[in-house]
Amino acid sequence: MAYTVPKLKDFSPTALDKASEKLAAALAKEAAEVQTESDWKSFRDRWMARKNGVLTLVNDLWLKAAPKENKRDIGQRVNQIKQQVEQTVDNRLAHVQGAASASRLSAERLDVTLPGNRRPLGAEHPVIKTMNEIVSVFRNLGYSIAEGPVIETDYYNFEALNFPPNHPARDTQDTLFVATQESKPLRDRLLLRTHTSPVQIRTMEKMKPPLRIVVPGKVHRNDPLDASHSPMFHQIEGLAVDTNITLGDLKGTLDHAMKALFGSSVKTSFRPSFFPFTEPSAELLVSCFICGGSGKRDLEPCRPCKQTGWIEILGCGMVDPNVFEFVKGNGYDPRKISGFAFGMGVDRLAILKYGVDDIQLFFQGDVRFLEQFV
Ligand code: 2U9
Repeated sequence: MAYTVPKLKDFSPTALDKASEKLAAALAKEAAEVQTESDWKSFRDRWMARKNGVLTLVNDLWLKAAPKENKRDIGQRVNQIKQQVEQTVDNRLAHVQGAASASRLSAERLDVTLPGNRRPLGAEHPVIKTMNEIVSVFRNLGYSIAEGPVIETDYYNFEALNFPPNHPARDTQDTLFVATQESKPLRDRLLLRTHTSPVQIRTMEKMKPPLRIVVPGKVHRNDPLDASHSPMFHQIEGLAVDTNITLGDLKGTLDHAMKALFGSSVKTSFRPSFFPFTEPSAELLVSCFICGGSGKRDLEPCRPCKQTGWIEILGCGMVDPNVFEFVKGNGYDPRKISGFAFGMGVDRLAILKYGVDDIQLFFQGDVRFLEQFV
């Protein structure tokens, strides 16, 4: 039964003691039942509401109803009761709020034994990795790195590299042209560079000889895509210009670079070729680093070298004097200086190095493929 404030007939100290004890016991019992803030609000209102709260009733039924001679004593007791009620109501609020924050804290507690969130580690793309390895071999030989625009003019991509307008050599590099350039003079028309060679011209315009640079970068050709062709691919070209640079320097440098890249036991071989910007020109072959040059792997024909024991790695040659004519004004007089140049397709080398059977895999962004190179 819920506690109700009794009317007093007897205002003696003993009777008041008894009534106060009952009230205090009810207060303690009800306080103990308060568990939530909403319980607490009802509790507070039941005991302290101006209208019909227990304290108001105590005031009305005990103090106001008391005979004059008891008023002083009862007034003191009612004050004590009031303090007791206020104190208990306050304490209970603190208790309820404390319990709520303790339960919140225990819910939010960090469990350091739980496994962490694993973030997958990124890695260098195999093409970029191959590119960095090649660049680093030439950096160790004292070469600098040069870069330039992917969107080029006809002049830097073709004309200054000894591809005159309408020359058939242009047909060997199917070019992607920027649209609506026809109103410009041919030399200013924009295209996607088909090789990184324009960067060598731009560098020679800015820097006097001697010069040793490697030029890594993206190039584009209008090739239909298949397992070994992509309209976008990567090249590294190199250029060394000085007084008295000879074909011997070209052969020695590239032989060293191939041994650094493919292992000290590989052999190199040069075979005549043609490029508009070099004369003489050559292809460089490396003895097959898969079958060791035998052409056979476990009695099966070796695929990467097509059983020849040799793999074609790059093109190279002595810079054609006609090319130097375009930058003669900056100290590149072909009667005083000479140079060698080379160029290689990085994607093709990455395919050979990692035994990948389709160039498209490099550019599809499939994490399952790329993860293998972490
Ligand atoms: C200047 C003078 C000479 C760069 C060279 C090659 C030979 C070559 C190809 C290899 C495979 C391109 O990616 S590929 O298709 N390149 O064979 N490149 S000599 O010669 C230069 C460049 C710039 C001023």
